[in-house]
Amino acid sequence: MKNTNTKMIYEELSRDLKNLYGEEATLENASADQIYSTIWAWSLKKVSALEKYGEITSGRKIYYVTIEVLPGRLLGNNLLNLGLLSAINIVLRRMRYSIENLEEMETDPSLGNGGLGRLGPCIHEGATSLGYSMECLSLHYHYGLGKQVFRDKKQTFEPDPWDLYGKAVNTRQADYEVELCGRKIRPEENVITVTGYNTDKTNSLVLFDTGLASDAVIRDGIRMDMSDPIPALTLFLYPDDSNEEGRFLRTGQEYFLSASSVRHILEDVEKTYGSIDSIAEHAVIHLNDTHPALCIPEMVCQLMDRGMSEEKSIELVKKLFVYTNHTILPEALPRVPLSRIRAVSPRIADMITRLDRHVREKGITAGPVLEGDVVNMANLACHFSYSVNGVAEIHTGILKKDVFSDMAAAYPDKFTNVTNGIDFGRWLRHANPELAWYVGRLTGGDVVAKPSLLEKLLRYQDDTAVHADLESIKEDNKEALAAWLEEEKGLVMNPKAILTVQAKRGHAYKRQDLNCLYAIWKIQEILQGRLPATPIVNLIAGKAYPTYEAANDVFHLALCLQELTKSPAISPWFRVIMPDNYNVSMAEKILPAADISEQISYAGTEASGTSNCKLMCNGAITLGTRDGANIEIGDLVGPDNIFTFGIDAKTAADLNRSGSYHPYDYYSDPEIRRVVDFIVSDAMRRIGDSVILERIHRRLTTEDTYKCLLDFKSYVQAKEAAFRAYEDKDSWYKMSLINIARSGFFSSMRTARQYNERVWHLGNPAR
Ligand code: 26Q
Repeated sequence: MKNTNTKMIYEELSRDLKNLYGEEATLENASADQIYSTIWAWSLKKVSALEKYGEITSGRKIYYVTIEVLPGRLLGNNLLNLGLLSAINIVLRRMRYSIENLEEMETDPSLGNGGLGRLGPCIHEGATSLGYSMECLSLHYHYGLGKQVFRDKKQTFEPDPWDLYGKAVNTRQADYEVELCGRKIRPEENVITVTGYNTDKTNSLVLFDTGLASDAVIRDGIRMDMSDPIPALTLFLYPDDSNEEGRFLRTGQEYFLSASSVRHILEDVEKTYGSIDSIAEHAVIHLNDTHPALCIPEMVCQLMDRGMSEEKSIELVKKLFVYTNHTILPEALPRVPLSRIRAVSPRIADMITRLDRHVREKGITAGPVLEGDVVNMANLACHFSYSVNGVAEIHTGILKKDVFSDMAAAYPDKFTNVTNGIDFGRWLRHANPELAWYVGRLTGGDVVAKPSLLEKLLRYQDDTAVHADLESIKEDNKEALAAWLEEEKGLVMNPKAILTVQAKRGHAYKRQDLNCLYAIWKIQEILQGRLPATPIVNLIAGKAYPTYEAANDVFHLALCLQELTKSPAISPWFRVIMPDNYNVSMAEKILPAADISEQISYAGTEASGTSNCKLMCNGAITLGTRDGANIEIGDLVGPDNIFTFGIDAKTAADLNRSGSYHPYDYYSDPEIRRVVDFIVSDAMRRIGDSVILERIHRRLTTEDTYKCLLDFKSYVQAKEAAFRAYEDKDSWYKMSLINIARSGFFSSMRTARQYNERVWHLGNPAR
């Protein structure tokens, strides 16, 4: 399969180019567009020539159902997986192009928002590389979550089409129909081939569409007329659910995904094995959080339609499903009125009632499916899945001891942990080729195929020449990021500055506001003449749900601070930077350049985090609370190689329970008051919207749900300690090296392997 012969590649591309653009076209005189299209089509040809896993007829296949999916750009990743990336770069350089420039022409589909959406593709990649048969099933949103645009320092969204990507999509009409809102719909299946590292096997990402979406229902931005859910169904991810029409549309989307997935899976099994009799030996259906939980009642109905008794169908379902929980926040553990589900599908509503009765008749009082007339989706998922897992040790512990404690008592063997992982091909090798090449040289092996090799770096932890090399790689990445930010976003970043990064969804528990409070503290320090030894760039990026006021307000604050820190009195020493529309491809530029990884959630709230793992393998040092996978990072690198601050999860839980936290007690502290009051100072009012600034001030001083004021001083101390530590480059890059060396644990191949051992039990995977 591998053909790294550059001469041959050159000839193939020349021929393809002529086929596309006529005999006169040559690689030397072609436009960037033409070269890009030619390489894109050529890479897809190579991908489709590979063998399909679907043909494997032994072992189980994983069907991973998810409302969000963030696959990122395909071209570079596929070329890397096929072993063609270096060769194509050599060919391109002859024509004064580089793959990095060409990749910028590919759209990056915004079919997800954050960790939940990116995790699927990372695990998919890991599983494919290991030879597991896995299909990822999601929806074909025409305009994704939306493109984030800042106007007047406020977050707005525009439709985010990803047509170019269409060239990689194979569209087929399903053989089955699904019924929702009284309409029969024949779904479209849009299939994208997924490659694995160093393997000629492939898997698929299937995106269902109604084929009935209509742009005519779009009003301004991403607002829609949702009175009829069908034309709106596959336009946007997470449509506005602040009114009943929107909530109905979301349930419609979830049911469409669930019904299409179940029908697709049954058809796949039937086609491959001739019947569905032994489906549990051939399939495992992985629910990525609760959004696709309606798969459960749908599967029971479908099995009954095929002649199975209700009791047998339910028992079979319990052998098919697994559920991964990604959040413990009550507002993200959905409770859906049965009447809403009934309006989407009366049959599914009836089946939920029967499933609820089934649980009660078994004498299980834990976690009712129906709480009055409301469906508890997480309980539905727990009862009818044979495995439930959290995504980091602490998170699984909280699920077992707290969120699902009654369930864990009722089903002691059901709960397990599988700590998240990331795809080292994309997040190390492709995002940071210089570092990947360097650590490859030092470890003498392929660290993407075998991330545990990174441990060999530990031998060099006291080697000052290695420290200097790591520093120079980091500098190169910062230069590249600074150039990109200036050109694409008009933002000035000093590449010589220390770069601290908080890149994630905007959410109160993630505490972007705590980061802003530090920024204010630092600004005040600078204005009083206490200057940092090295300039600091404090980068914040991410999208917040459009109607989530608190998160939008904090983004406004960050954007005001970005404006304020442009002032010549501050900018030489400190800058807040907030680029808009953070997505996978932007992450690939930012994370390799970061020195510090900000993981500052309120302890006990961040299920795992995955940017913490991506930053770690790129040599950033974690500045974090004892939360999510930060704890596992700390265990791997030891306390000297991480900056930990703040209360721990137990103290946080005790405080939540006792209700004894009053932010005003902390606000009375003059230092804290000076920082918090700055939010509503004249300087800030001149830049920002006073109403919003006052709202933030009020929230912090009267509610402060995630206790920023409590952790503030400890955060400032830890952040300052990190900046001081940066001044000793040898010890800093020793820390950085230890982080890279220990990051192999977070490979998504390890995650996929553990899912297999603990959850999927695939039987006979290829490797
Ligand atoms: C639920 C109900 C109603 C409306 C919306 C939702 C909803 C929407 C999005 C619930 C959850 C999400 C997204 C969750 C998410 O991204 N979780 C992240 O998952 C990562 C992968 O496991 C973890 O690393 C992160 O810690 C976690 O925040």
